Amino acid sequence: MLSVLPEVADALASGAPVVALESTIISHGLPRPENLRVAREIEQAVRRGGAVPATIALVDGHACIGLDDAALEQVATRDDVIKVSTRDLATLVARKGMGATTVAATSHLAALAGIGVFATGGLGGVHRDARNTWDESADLQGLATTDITIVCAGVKSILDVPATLERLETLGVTVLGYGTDAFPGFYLSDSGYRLDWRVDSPAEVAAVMAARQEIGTDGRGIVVANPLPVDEQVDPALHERLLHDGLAAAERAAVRGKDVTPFLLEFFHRESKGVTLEANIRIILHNAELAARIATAAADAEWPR
Ligand code: PSU
Ligand code: MN
Repeated sequence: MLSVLPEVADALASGAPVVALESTIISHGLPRPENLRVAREIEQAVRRGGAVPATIALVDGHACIGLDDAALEQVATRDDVIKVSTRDLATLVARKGMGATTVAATSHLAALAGIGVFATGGLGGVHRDARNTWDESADLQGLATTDITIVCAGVKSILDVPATLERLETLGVTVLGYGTDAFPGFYLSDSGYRLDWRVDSPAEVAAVMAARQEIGTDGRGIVVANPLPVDEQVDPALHERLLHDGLAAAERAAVRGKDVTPFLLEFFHRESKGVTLEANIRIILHNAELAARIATAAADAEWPR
């Protein structure tokens, strides 16, 4: 059923730390040809942090937990790679298609494979006009129902951030600020919204993961919100302008549903002449390394060496 890369299977069998990585970011979130280079760099960042990377995707209908370099290249370059959320998994497996998994779909497959820690850039959430469109990412439902710890830089800045935080609360999802009391704003270090809980080390996150098991709130996600350092964030004035213009452009082009995020990311990258792209890459690399350190701390807590 699952095609687990031998290196990942060995790590899981021996209790060594593993970090899941999503593939939508590679196929739909980053432009070619940088996307393949960055996909490899993300895996390197996980290794630097002391864990084994497992990039997750559907390759010819196989649910792959860990991709070898040839598979990674296919996901990054083939035109028939579809953005796959949880609801699309079964259909694409049945049709033996190529799929890049979102946070929701990646979390599902990671948990199925026994991987507890996952690194990404920004979560999906409640869209700004959700009151009319009902557009809320399946990432939230995934977090509500999956035993996973996700390191991210908050949610995508195109979203309604306070509404997303409210939904995370309703769904019983733990949100921890990493080294901060503020919820990060993806390209910005601070979204302007406060968090109730702050942690300052991978061991503290591992302690929350272990306590979650003990108290029986496992089966739900933990979000570790890791901000970009202030000197690495996108200039807030530029960000404000991009957001304003991008949302207007999406409206004019009548972009809907799952196409909204790829459209806006592409708009930002183009209009900022790569400034947001560079920030996006920094975000993912920081998160991959932190996730590896958290997976290591969690493995040490479970199998004291
Ligand atoms: N954030 C990014 N780039 C991305 C995504 C999020 O900066 O490509 C992707 C993730 O895979 C996330 C998905 O799970 O967008 C959410 O899409 P939607 O809003 O359609 O559920
Ligand atoms: Mn959506």
